[in-house]
Amino acid sequence: MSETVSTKITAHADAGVLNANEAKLMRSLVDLGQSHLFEAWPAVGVDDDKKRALAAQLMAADAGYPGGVAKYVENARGLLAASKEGKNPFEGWTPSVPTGKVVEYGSASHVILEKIGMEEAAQTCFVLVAGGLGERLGYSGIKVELPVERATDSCYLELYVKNILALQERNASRAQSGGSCGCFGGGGDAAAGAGKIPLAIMTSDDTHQKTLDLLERNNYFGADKDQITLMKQEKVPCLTDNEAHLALKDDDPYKLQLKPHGHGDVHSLLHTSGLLSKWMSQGKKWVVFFQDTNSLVFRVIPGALGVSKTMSLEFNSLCVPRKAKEAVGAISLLTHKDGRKMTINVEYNQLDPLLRATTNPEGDVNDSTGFSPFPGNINQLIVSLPEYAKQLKKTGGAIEEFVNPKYKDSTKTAFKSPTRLECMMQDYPKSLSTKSKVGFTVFANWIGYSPVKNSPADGLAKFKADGPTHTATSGEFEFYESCANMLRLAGADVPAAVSDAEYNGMKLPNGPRVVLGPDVATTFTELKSKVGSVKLGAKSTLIVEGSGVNLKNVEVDGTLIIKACEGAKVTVDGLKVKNKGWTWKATGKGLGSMRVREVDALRGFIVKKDEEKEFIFDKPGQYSIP
Ligand code: UGB
Repeated sequence: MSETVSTKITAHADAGVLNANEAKLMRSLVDLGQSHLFEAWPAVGVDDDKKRALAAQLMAADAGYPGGVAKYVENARGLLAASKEGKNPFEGWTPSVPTGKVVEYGSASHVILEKIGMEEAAQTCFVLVAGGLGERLGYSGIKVELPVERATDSCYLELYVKNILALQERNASRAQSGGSCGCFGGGGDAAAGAGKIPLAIMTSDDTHQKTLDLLERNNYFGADKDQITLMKQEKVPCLTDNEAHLALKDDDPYKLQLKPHGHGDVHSLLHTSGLLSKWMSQGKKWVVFFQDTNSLVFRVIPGALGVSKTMSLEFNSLCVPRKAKEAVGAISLLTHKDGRKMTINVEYNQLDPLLRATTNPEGDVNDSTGFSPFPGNINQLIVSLPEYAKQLKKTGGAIEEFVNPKYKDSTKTAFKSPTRLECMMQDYPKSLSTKSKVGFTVFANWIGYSPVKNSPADGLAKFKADGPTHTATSGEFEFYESCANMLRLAGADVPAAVSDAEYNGMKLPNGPRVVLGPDVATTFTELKSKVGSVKLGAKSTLIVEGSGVNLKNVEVDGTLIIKACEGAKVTVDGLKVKNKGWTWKATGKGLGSMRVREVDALRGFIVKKDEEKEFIFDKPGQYSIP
């Protein structure tokens, strides 16, 4: 150990600036070649508070990483050396297109899978990864507070919580009517969790407080407070060079530079927070992971749970058909030279070089179907809890990491800016044995995947390149269209979407604006039982909320809103609505000097609400319209 630095640490410990644990950690860091962190420290008495703050940062980084900072530095050195040598992380592996379960929404087999999945829902726990700041979107707030659509202004988190509550309510009704699996019972923790479907949310320093505030402000969107657990991921230290020297901030030598470690942290957090053990003791069986902005996620969960159950899958990735070069990972069957095989996500930036180096000199391209032959991973993952909890006891939730330094030149000796290790939650199966049952389930894009990730400018570039835009604009129209298509499949007469209007420079398909609230139906069968003769005009808006609404016979040319509380049974039979309705008006056109709010600018429109017919039922009872 460097003598002077060691003496400095001892002097600060003796003077009470550092406690024994902090001094111990610092000495171990000096042994690891990190003495530069403390070398410039002035004598005791100068900047002591700042030194304490650095010590606290190091302690947090140490506690937040499985194996501590020493392990982080060791891993980083190995990965940086491999990166410098240009080692291919897939060395020895050849990709091919895997076989998985393809499910057509609304088909007879889907209906069966949903029935099985709904039996499993009560034993399911949900995990939302929401630690990302969404820099690509360029929104100043957290992504889960963005409205999914402007007709109701429901935000993503509200939609997710209400979907979970809808599943919970269906299971409670089934339990009451004696049709349940009986999984609510049991003593101790089992009784404490009785009937509730838990949600854990992974936050980060960037999103934690705002997520908590959003929940508090909205009374947890109707969930019980103890049903939602926030777990904060810590950032990891940045590295300045191939020796993995930890980076200090340029403008503050007492502060580490930190960056997010990626969504893979969710596994170790579930383990260390004790949540997995708690869920096990409550008799839960499945954990469903999902991301911050996909308004359609819950539409496909019952069917996918049915696939997990019937195929006894330990790990089930939900997928959609993928366009070549789309920023969506590709599920691939990798076969090693030595014969090993694994079905795993190959991240979108790695697929093209891997294909070029192995099976296809053209890389990541579409086939004759107009899609990549590899299914797209939408990072909605369903794991079987007992096997998962057992595996995490072994691994602590550590996930294979990667590093992506941007080098200054071809000598690969210096970085343009400090880098860090990262990990991804979908890499969990890499830690499993080849005997583990890993599979995937493919649904169509319209029912399963509609992320909001890109700024209007980036979206426009993707639109011009003929790819999915993944913008707030597409997110809103895809949500309406998904609901509209569900109605069509249930027998309703709903005109097709057309690309007749331009928003933020993009002409995207948009049809009748249909919002079916989470409580309307949790399965296709349930929806079908509530939709009779329904006819919508091309520019109409229909908003339905409440599990008791039955649309027997209704025609809408304009805007119709029906909201029914829990216990209100509303039969709509023979209703004809004709009014001026609502229009989605492009911003920048005819809005004069009106200031465009950030959420509107992201979409490129505002909703002009001229006229609507609204029915609100806020007391339980039997009602008829008209
Ligand atoms: N997230 C965290 O919670 N913590 C972090 O440190 C980082 C992110 P992005 P990405 O389905 O569309 C993923 O940035 O990483 C959360 C898959 O890797 O939106 O580019 C964050 O809040 C890819 O295979 O996505 O790509 C968000 O909820 C593909 O499936 C989530 O992690 C793609 O998503 C994802 O973060 C997709």
